[in-house]
Amino acid sequence: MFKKCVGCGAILQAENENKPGFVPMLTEEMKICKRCFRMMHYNELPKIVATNEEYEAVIDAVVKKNALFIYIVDIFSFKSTFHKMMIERLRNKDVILVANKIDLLPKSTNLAKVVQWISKECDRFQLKALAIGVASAKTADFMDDLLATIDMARKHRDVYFVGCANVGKSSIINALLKRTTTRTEDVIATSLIPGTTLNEIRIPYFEDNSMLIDTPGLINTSDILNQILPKSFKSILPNKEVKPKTYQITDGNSIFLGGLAVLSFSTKKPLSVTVYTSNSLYLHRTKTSRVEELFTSQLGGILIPPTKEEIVNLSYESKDIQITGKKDIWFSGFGFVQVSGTAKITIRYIKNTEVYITDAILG
Ligand SMILES: Nc1nc2c(ncn2[C@@H]2O[C@H](COP(=O)(O)OP(=O)(O)OP(=O)(O)O)[C@@H](O)[C@H]2O)c(=O)[nH]1
Ligand SMILES: [Mg+2]
Repeated sequence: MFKKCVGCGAILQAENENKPGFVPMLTEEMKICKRCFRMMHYNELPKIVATNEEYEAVIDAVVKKNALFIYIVDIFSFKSTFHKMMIERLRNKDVILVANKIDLLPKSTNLAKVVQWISKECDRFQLKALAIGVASAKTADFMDDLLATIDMARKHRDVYFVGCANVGKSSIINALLKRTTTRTEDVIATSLIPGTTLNEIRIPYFEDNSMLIDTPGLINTSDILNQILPKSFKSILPNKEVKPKTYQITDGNSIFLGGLAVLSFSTKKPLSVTVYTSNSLYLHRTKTSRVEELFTSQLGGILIPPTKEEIVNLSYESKDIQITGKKDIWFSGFGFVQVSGTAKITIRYIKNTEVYITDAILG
């Protein structure tokens, strides 16, 4: 019987260092591959060792199971992790939808309204969830609620944690294990690089021998993380409560979100614009007439990320959108901008990433 790495689920092997599950020597005691060991003990960022096709094959097999599925999305990247390909796979299954990383939202957020908003998105995309909740693996908030909901819906079946890469599936399982055992350290490897978990990780958890099962995340190819280098991830991915920044915008104003995107506003009346991105992303408000000059002279300079090294492989595209009322403009993987009022907005953003418009998630 092949032995699996407890950190990432890959089958342990001693043949090829560049393939998943590598250990220098295959012995009885070996429980964890070299990649996970270095991730968990030296905080090293993992190497990407599997292809999208390999992840998808595991996910395809997983969704065929007669089980309860906990579909985890990242509240801060809602629109890119509430993903068409995941939704299609989970339609007509027993699903509990959990929006993780709520610690990133401002403390004043009305979470009941957030759940209502998510519920509308589920209706819009015809995903019938048995329950919808929020959670934070980081602060362990709402873990008891999650466990209680799982208990109600499980009906003696295994419980699979599924979703896009990086939403915190493994982190939530680690948090659940800490809740019900004396364990204080993580069991499963987690990291800010998408694609950390490589295969199913089965953990006996329930009295009837049913399991909690972690799975690899679906890699979202239109996510910003596919366009920039891992060393820039920390300035894009927030790791603590986001402090929103509000601007009163008049006609002919623009806002740069680092060098990742720029929004240029045409409006008859002043607009209120609030940016929810990582606190370390540099925001710059300017006149639209200066945008071209700044793009040419400051991209990779004050307007980072992307860094000069990353710009070489990037191109940008633009689109015009019309906004009335209170809307959010979501950028794949790095946050959202709430706009209140009526305006035409020209958005320049990195090619092959996505921009989505929704009703505002936060009041
Ligand atoms: N702020 C915050 N960060 C979180 C939370 N949960 C997970 N993270 C971080 O999100 C990143 C991804 O977490 P993982 O648990 O590895 O995510 P995953 O869904 O298992 O990812 P894959 O295995 O790649 O599919 C890590 O940097 C975690 O520390 C949370 O509740 N709040
Ligand atoms: Mg994982």
